[in-house]
Amino acid sequence: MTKKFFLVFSVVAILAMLAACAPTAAPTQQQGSGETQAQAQPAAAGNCKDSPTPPPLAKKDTYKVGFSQVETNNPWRIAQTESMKAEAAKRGWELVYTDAGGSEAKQIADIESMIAQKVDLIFMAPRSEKPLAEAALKAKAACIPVIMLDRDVDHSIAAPGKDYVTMIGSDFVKEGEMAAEWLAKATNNKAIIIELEGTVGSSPAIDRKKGFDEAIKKYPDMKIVASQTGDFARDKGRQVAETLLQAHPDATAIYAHNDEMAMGAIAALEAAGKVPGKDVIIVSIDGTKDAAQAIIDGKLGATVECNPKFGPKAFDTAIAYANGETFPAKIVNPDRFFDSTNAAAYLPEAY
Ligand code: GYE
Repeated sequence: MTKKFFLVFSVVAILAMLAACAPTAAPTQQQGSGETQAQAQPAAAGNCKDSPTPPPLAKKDTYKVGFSQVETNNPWRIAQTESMKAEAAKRGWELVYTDAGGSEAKQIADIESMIAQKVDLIFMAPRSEKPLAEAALKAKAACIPVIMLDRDVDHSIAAPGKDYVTMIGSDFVKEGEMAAEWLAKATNNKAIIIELEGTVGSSPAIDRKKGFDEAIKKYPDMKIVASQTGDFARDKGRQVAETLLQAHPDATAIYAHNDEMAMGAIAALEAAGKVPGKDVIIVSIDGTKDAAQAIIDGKLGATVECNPKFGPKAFDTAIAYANGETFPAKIVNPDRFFDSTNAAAYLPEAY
């Protein structure tokens, strides 16, 4: 009897407990279905952060857009900024322009300020691949679409087509290959090379090295004996070239990741009593006016073009995005090549 009573009591007690739990169980289920709905249309609900696509851009007659420039210490950057400003003026768009002065921390702050100013879209020329990928995620979380210009970010942190719209820029690997192939011809496949690398962790520095390294593998007598960053700057390029030339007086070639560092290398060679273009052959990338002149003067061997005039394409891409177009991960700018055969013809249009 006691056992039976205990059993009945236990069943009643369990049922009572279940009943008490029921009200909490119900809202949990509702919450669950709410989450599913939010995932289906995250951007519309204002949850851009977790969206599988970049934030949308509304169709408007005019926009307020940001352009986050990395630095303005070289002609390439100045030409790019001019092109962006001219295009904004032509279309009557408001341009919030910032210059990070070569500082990652400043560039991140610049982007945060653009977010606070509620720009419609950000054009970003990211200094390096990792820290600026985080800044792109912040813009996404604030529902502001980003288009990368001339440099990319690390895709494992922020991905094109998901976290930002696309990247517009040159094929840096190909630029490195073209520089290597020209140098192979000019030196009869035999060279002791000093490499002046671009900004550490930036996509053009990474890929220009990769393309060049791959291409010279075919030539066993072409060897890089020293490789160091000159931060894409003329003065730094000169200092680094001076040091590396002292350590490797037998160097016969210099590969510079941009023309400004090549100009620095020319100065370093002349200061060391060597004849650039004869004692040491130089090849670089960009196509600046100084580089074209140096080719004409016989001091620089060749330069692979990297076009800085982004304005028209950048703004066209923003409009196409507002119109619902989708893009590849990268929109590739076509580049030309300048050496002694065409530098003079190119000079009048060089920047
Ligand atoms: O070659 C260099 C500039 O990111 C492609 O950066 C760009 C490079 C360009 O400062 O001169």
